[in-house]
Amino acid sequence: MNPNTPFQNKTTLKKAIIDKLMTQFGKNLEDAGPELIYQASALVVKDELLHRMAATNKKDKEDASKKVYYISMEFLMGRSLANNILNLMQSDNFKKVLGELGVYIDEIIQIEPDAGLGNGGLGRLAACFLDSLTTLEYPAIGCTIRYEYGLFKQIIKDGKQEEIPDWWLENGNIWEVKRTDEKIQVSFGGEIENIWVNGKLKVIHHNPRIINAIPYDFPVSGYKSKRVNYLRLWQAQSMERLNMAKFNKGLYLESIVDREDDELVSKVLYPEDNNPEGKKLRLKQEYFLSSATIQWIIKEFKKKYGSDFAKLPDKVVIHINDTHPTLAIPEMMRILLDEEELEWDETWDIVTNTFAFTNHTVMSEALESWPIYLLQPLLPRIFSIIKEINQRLMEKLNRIYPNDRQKHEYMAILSNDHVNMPNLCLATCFAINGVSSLHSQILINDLFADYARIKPEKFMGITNGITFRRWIDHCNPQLSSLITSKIGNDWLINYKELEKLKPYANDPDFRREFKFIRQKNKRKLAAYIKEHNNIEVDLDSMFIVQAKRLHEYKRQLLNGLHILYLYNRIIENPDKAFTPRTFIFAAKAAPGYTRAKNIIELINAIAKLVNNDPRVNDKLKVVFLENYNVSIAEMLIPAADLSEQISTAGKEASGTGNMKFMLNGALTIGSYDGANVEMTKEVGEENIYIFGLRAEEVKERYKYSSNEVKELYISDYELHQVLEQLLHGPLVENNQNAFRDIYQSLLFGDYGIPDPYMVIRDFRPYVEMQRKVAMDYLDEDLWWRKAVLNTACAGFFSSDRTIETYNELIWHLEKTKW
Ligand code: 26Q
Repeated sequence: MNPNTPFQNKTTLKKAIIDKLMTQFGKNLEDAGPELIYQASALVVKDELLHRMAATNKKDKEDASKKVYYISMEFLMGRSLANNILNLMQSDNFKKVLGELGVYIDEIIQIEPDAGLGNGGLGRLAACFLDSLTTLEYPAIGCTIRYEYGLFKQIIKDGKQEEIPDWWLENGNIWEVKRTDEKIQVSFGGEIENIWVNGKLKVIHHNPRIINAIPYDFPVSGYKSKRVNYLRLWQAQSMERLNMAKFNKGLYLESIVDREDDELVSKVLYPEDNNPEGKKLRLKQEYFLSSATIQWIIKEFKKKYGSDFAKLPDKVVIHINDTHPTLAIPEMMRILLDEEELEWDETWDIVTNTFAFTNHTVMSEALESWPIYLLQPLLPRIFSIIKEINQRLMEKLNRIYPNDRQKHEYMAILSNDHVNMPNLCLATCFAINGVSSLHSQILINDLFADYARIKPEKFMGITNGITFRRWIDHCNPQLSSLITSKIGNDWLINYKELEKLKPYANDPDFRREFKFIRQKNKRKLAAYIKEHNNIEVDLDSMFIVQAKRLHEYKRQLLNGLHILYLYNRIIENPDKAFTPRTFIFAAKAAPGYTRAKNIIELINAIAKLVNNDPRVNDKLKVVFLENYNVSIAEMLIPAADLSEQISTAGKEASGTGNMKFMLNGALTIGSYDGANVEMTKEVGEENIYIFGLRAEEVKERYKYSSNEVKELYISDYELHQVLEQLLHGPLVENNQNAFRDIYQSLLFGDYGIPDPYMVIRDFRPYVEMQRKVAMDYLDEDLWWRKAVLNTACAGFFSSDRTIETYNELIWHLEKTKW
């Protein structure tokens, strides 16, 4: 612990912030605006974290403890200041001291830009994992790329999405420490030559293009924990400031272009989520991250333990977050074979005992496979290693499944001129994990069944989780305090304690307080909506929120069509009783995903229609919130009455937003998919609104064609009406073709499968379930009883539980004993 910690009392803290203003910025307090006060506060916190980080590193060295390296192309960290203050138990002190300095803590906290180095679920999960790993005192390091531009900023202009670069580093990243002395070199291209030296095959790599990888470490605190782990971010830096040969020929511009090209590698995060484009630059990024990380791991290992690599699996476990960092596997083989001169078999043994893998999606378009014509020239040695792994795999498969050509092809790493990344992981990793129980079942019985049959013990399902510190204590402090006032504060680290809240569901006073806090959160959100969307919403209306990436399988479209249906009913029957509702959407679409963008346009068109029609205005409002990110989620989730989790069954691997809403006491309307299945089990089916086709039923629909869609279109008049509104009437006033593509995809599909996401099939069940929700909302005792139970039953979804399970089944780390 830092002996001179400024966190002794308010006076020392205040002095530290004022000192920072002086020593870092040469300013007196009187001349410092909120921005500088934010920076000074963050620097004070950072100092403390760095002290603890150094102590942690020292301790790890003494203990020779095993570490997990969690490699991920994405870490969606969001803001850090408030979270660090909370973890260090300094929230009250900061609030008071900043007040004395003449600023509001909330204002200061919001100055920090989000670290948006991720798309959605997979990236946010990685961030929650770091929080839990550290809180639970496990030695862990996150590894990713220091993208200069994170996920794009979304603006909605004339109802359409536009993208703006997210230059989050504009004012520097306060939290990181640059470590120039630990740079690593990553090689691309060139040619390889095999030569025999003293009876041993040596591989020489000629003419590679070498790019420096510069590490930046970003300290990660845990709740009340002494440990400080860190996230390592690699930045690409060209070896040459300029190309002298070209420069000397007078080609000034050309002489720096190569440099720009090298540094492009860490320029921008790919914005596709479950809908990727196979671009060469992305492949370069994946190898850059993998190679820098593995070279570093081996270097560190040698420093500590020498060259006894057989020990590596006892000291290091590497977890790859989906297939994106798969090249770490052949990269480790390369280093051990070519640089450390180990034999193939011992290398294979080490690698297969070191790597574990989690799959996050069953969407076929998101399963990575790279064309050989891209991979081989970019990474010739890596390719030759993959080829050898594949060769040996095929020999093995031929023994296990003799002459089953089809199976061999399906299981091969190299087939159809592509490198199949999931198969490389399946053939190599000692643990293969799905992210919810349904998802794991689908992997084991379906997608990865052939591999699961060979080694079933490698396959497991560990359900995702979320950190309670950020996703309730920080974002909904009043609710958190209310819970603590009843059951003590242990539940924040001991998730099982949360169920002690269950009896309070029957306590009318408690329910009243619970509701009161929701109303306050709704008021805050309503003010935000007024400011940003200029829409007035009714605080007593039910706030129905769907916030997640935009993808057809997540079915924002189903939600939109239901709103249109409600609109029609009100117009048709204006005097009928109606539960007032505010529908709130927040979603980014990948810039190249045309239909997803079109769905955003449709939702905004529906919003415009509904919000400007005085006939429905006291009953219905629709809001599309711009630029969904972690910070907006922190405001949105605590204000939700109803959470929409309505993916096509079998498609959403887990979902984690669903858990965040549940924890904050929103009820869920959802399909029986991903972690919704487990939510149902935890809270009881009477306290969640499940509708629609089940995963097996969806599968049947894909197998056989039928007239189901056509028949529904003909027989269900209200559905018919809504579908026709996509082509005719006020929604398409200016452009009759605006939503024709959506209409076509619903009725005819893209590849001859009509309604590929079951929007038409699930429409009626969804409408009926929404009707039930609306009725229940009017019965306050019933509603708030369910709401409290949702919070009380959310304990299982703590990422602390997830991490403890990963550790028991896969990592086998020891908690630091201080
Ligand atoms: C791959 C190759 C090239 C470019 C991009 C990609 C790419 C990037 C991101 C592919 C997929 C992703 C993201 C996937 C993702 O976020 N999956 C979500 O993971 C969550 C955590 O496990 C689950 O809760 C969600 O159900 C799942 O959709």
